[in-house]
Amino acid sequence: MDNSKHLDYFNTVCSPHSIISDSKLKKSWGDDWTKERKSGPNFVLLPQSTEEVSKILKYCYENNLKVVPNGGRTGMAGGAVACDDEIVISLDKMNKIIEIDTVSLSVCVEAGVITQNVQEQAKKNNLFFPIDLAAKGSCQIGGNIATNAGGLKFVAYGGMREQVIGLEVVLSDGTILDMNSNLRKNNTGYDLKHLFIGSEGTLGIITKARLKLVPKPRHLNVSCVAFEKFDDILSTLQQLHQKNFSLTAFEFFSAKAHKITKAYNQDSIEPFEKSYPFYGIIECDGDTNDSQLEEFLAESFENSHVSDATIASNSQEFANLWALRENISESLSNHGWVHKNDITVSIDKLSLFYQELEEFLTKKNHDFIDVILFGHVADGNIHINYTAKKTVTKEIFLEEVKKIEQETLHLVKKFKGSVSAEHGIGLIKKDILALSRSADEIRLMSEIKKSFDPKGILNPGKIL
Ligand code: FAD
Ligand code: 2HG
Ligand code: ZN
Repeated sequence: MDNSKHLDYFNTVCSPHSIISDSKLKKSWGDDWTKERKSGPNFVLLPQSTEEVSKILKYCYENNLKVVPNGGRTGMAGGAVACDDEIVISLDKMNKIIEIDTVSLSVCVEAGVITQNVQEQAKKNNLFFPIDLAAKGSCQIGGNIATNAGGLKFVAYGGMREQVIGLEVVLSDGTILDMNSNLRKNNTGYDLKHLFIGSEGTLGIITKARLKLVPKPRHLNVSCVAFEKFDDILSTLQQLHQKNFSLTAFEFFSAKAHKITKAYNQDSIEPFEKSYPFYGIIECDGDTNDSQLEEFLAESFENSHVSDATIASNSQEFANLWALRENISESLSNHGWVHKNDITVSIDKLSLFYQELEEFLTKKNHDFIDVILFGHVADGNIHINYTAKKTVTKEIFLEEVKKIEQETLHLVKKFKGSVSAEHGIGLIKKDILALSRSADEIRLMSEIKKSFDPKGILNPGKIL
């Protein structure tokens, strides 16, 4: 590609220091957490306003240049991966919180704002932004919307789709689509903003968003609970619902997940004297000095659903218990090779699904691959991570993983589940999209893609 002509034009459009074409520097963009595919974009543009994004896309459209939107690059499906002649459009410099409205309970932000900054601003205004994930310090609101992120508090508040009131999006030809109203109700035809939520940068570049805020929880009580059997986790979840607990999170992780997390985090606590097959993190909203959760756990211990439990009594203990769960992904990355399935089945089928999963994993009992389970159990979402020490090559690891993964994914299909609960399809899950979507659904998706991006310049080769 003749870069000099294009770079000359982008220099007239972008603010100073907003173009990266140096080969070393641009290596930091055009990649995400997966690291499974080759990356390395042609160059990187860092626009500072919607108008700049619009001018860039108009030029790219006219000159058939392919673009890949980049948020915080914490994605787990290869959606932000760019290489060869692709241009990265990074939202890093569009990171302002524009307005917090404490009457309508909403916040208007630029798409590149870091998720944790929105949480903190909400807190300062005595409000709460409920999208919460271990990547919160790096991921961006635009990336969260483009992937329809789920996260740790989905059971109480839903995912990113549930938080979006309005959006501003730039289309592939540079048109600015302003759907960024603060209307809570608006039934005037198709609600187009929803198409962009979860579209992984394939239909338009999200530049601004208005998001819901909610009242701050009164007092979060958190406990770590030990379980002997997977079914005990589900019985405990059912009991919590039955007893009307205001559940804000219910996460689980296996003994292997805990062991690896402990090995790579010196400060990690050991919650119990002995090890158990499963652990849960249960968080509920209540009053300060609320004994309801303690009483519930004591009762569950009596009837043997719970094998042990501990409740955080101060903010340090609260953080220590959450760290047991939040540090899992990072620890796995430090441990060795990792390949991930992010699956979901309906909660009423989760017990049977788990039983069959365990049966075939036990039969396989691979000599160098470990299977680590954790995730958002209250949403039916299990993260299945396959890992091996780097004593084997990446190629051998991936070849072996594919064999095990095939069985896992067909089990998910048998249970009418989804092969991507919250991470999206991106580049690395394209081959398995048809396991969870019908041919008619995929055909309609392709037609939508064509009508929004007729020249196919937006994040080419992702999802479809
Ligand atoms: P990126 O990785 O940069 O991009 C993701 C996709 O969105 C790409 O296709 C990209 O092209 C597109 N995109 C980015 N910005 C825009 C934009 N402004 N306009 C249009 N398209 C755009 N995910 C969960 O759902 N739940 C979790 O609990 C969770 N926990 C995580 C924990 C860790 C430790 C890590 C590393 C990741 C976790 N993730 C989780 C995955 C990841 O954080 C989310 O998918 C997140 O939403 C990605 O945001 P990002 O800004 O990093 O996007
Ligand atoms: C989480 O829930 C993320 O922590 C990451 O979705 C899951 O690493 C994973 O498989
Ligand atoms: Zn998750």
